[in-house]
Amino acid sequence: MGEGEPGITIVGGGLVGALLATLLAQRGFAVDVFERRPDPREAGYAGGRSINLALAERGLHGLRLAGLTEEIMRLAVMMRGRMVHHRDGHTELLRYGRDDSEVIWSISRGRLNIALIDAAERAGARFHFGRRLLSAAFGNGVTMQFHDDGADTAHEHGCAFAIGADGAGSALRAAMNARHPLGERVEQLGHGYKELEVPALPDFPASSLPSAAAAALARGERFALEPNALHIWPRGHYMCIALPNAEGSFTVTLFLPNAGDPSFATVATPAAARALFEHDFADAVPLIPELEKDFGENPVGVLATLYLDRWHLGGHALLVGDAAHAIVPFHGQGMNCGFEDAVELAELLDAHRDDIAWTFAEFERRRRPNAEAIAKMALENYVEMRDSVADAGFLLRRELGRLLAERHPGRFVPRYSMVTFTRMPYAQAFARGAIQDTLLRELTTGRERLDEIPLDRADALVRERLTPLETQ
Ligand code: E0Q
Repeated sequence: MGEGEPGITIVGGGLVGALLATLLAQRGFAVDVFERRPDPREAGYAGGRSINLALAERGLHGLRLAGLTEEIMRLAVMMRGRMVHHRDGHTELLRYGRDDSEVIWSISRGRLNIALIDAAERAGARFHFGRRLLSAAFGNGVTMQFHDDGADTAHEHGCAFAIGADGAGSALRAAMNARHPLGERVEQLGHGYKELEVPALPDFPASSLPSAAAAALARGERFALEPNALHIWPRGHYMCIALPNAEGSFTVTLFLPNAGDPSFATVATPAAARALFEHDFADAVPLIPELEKDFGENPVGVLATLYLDRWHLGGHALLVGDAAHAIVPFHGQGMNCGFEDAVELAELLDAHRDDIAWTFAEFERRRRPNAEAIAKMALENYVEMRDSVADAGFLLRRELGRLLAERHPGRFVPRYSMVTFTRMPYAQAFARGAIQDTLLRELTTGRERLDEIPLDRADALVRERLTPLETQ
């Protein structure tokens, strides 16, 4: 650490840790990042599995500030909407936004992380890979012990304060909690997930290529499904989704309850998984040639929401991203929200270098209501995804919502759009969403069709209850 130069230690070099390191290094801070995993540029990422993420406006903004949009967007696949796969095999595209200016982007987690680590290093941050946090003591500064996997030894690292960007299972959070309880509460969703793969067409085993896919391959196409969509197979209490990868493959995620039928308890073997798919996701079966192998080898992921009463320990340590507020993935906002954390914290630290305790408290004050709002909205979106596709009341409300959004642009904005295409605080999107939902329920109660709804009354209510949004 240079003389008089404020040094910042970040635990965790994942997406949020690496973006935060970039933004802080760009602002002149000396940044050290300790990461438990090996360097993904040497080791390959997470065993080579291609996990993808949905990048939306909030996340894009973080990448813009880091100067990374051009590099990242070259490898991003546009998703215009949800491609719903119905039981009878027919599909329907439900657009996310008004046009192609309102879309989301599927990107590879591994590639994004590598780009962020490179950017952070270019800005001057120092990464230390293969370093697992063993303990942290908070007193006069912070003293941390890391296990160094390369040397197979433990070593000490001292710093003025530490920032934990080490994910839902944060080791720094455990150490902070042991020193002073953070009021931690984990709410299990009771559902898990499993990842499977739809290969790129040229990678299909020749023997199992379905005829439509063979024709697409012959035309020189790489994608076995429509590339520019988030595919979804909603089935009541469970569902499948698939996001495109730039190379032409798709990562499929099966979401199932942990108990009941079907669940990860009853669908416990690769053979049972095939039977489930043949029964419920029949059109996807020919596209997943290694269904049994993927199901047998990939772990069941846990889905939970993490709530903390406190995110920081005075001016000693602060948690950001999933370490502070892990959420369920059904709005595709975990990374986007974590990137907003990184931007907010970098700007606060830049402006208030001299009072770290105040800065940490202020960060928590600004971000916690927003983290709580997106946690709730992400949970609500699971129910909407799985069940509401066929619900008549829901469909009428959605139809009326679309009409009011058209009639009142910038005033009646679908909640999904406020979350996904704007940077307004999540808590505000939640509050405006609640007003809009009440309004839609009032106007549709006892009615079955759009043409039964008094539009003059609807327009008056919109103007009365919703202020115009400030445009950014
Ligand atoms: C998005 C993009 C895992 C996951 C990620 C997502 C989304 C969904 C359903 C899921 C929400 C949506 N969504 O389509 O409404 O927008 O990221 Cl399951």
